[in-house]
Amino acid sequence: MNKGALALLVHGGTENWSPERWKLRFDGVCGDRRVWLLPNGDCDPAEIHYAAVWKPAQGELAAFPNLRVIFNLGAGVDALMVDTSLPKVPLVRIAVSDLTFRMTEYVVLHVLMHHRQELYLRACQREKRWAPKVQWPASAISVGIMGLGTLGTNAAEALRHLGFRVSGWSRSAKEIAGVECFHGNGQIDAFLRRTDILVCLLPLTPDTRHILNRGLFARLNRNSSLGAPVLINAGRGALQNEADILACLDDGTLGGASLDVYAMEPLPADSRFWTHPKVVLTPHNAADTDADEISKYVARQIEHFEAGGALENVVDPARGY
Ligand code: NDP
Ligand code: OXD
Repeated sequence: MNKGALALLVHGGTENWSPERWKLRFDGVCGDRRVWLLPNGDCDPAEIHYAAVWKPAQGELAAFPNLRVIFNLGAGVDALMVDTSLPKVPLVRIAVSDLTFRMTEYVVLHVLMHHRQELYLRACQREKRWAPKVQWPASAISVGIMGLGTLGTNAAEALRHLGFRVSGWSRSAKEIAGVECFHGNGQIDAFLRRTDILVCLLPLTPDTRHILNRGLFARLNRNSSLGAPVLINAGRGALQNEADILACLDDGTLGGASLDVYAMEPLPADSRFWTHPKVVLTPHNAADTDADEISKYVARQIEHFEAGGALENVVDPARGY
């Protein structure tokens, strides 16, 4: 049987994510299926049944009349959701343990960094100053995670094992052992009120855009050992109002921030985030996933789908994630 061809449309990403490397990987895992790295003048659009994409241009996917499934090469599909011409076929996102565990590493690292006063201690080291401060136990700190999906749930469980008090907030009700779960707009105040370190692992949708703003920061707990609440955002840059974050760091509404994502990426050289003493910044690599794992995941799903099986991790277009 002539297997439907796979088109690769990959824009941006690190060196490891170069389009040519993706082509080599997919050639390696797709057996006798044709894999096209686009744009390629020889490719007949009608031959394409599957597309594996990262930040394709708007309208690019509408060119394939026989498309059956779109695979997004990352977890967040916000860049695709804004494409009004996106073909109405299943859109599958990445949810693999490699990505999940790397995100948990990032969250644990940054929660511990603030909890263990690392910014203060590194400043002391630079100044050759021996000035220990009181250190409190993990159980004194409440970490609140916005987004209790694949990533948020795993991070919550890891933090709970370290002894933090952990709560989470999602759209629908959840039950996670040892984690206090809140949901919906009706419970967000109760969630924020008990949160000392706020971790954002939400997807970007019309409902969540700019959710991280002054109004929300002002409702976080101000009575913890940390002195002032801390923000950690590894979801998407457009979840945050960046002017509000800077103003809240300056006036003490926030005591610190770890940011992995920004409204504009790469972060412009003149952004105050680069030099702000209360900001720990990373270049959108909180969970830089193993690309070999991703290509195997896509190839496996295509085989399964062609054998009549169900696709995994299909995005709900109505929810936008
Ligand atoms: P999931 O879809 O598994 O989880 C999303 C969670 O957010 C769910 O718990 C969902 O609630 C909740 N949620 C969505 N909308 C709302 C809302 N309006 N109010 C309250 N809760 C809401 O996604 P993942 O955990 O896999 O990934 C989350 C995001 O992380 C991605 O969309 C992406 O933007 C980002 N990401 C960033 C990376 C990085 O390197 N910085 C790497 C990978 C992902 P419910 O459970 O009720 O549906
Ligand atoms: C993703 C990301 O969504 O890398 O997977 O941000």
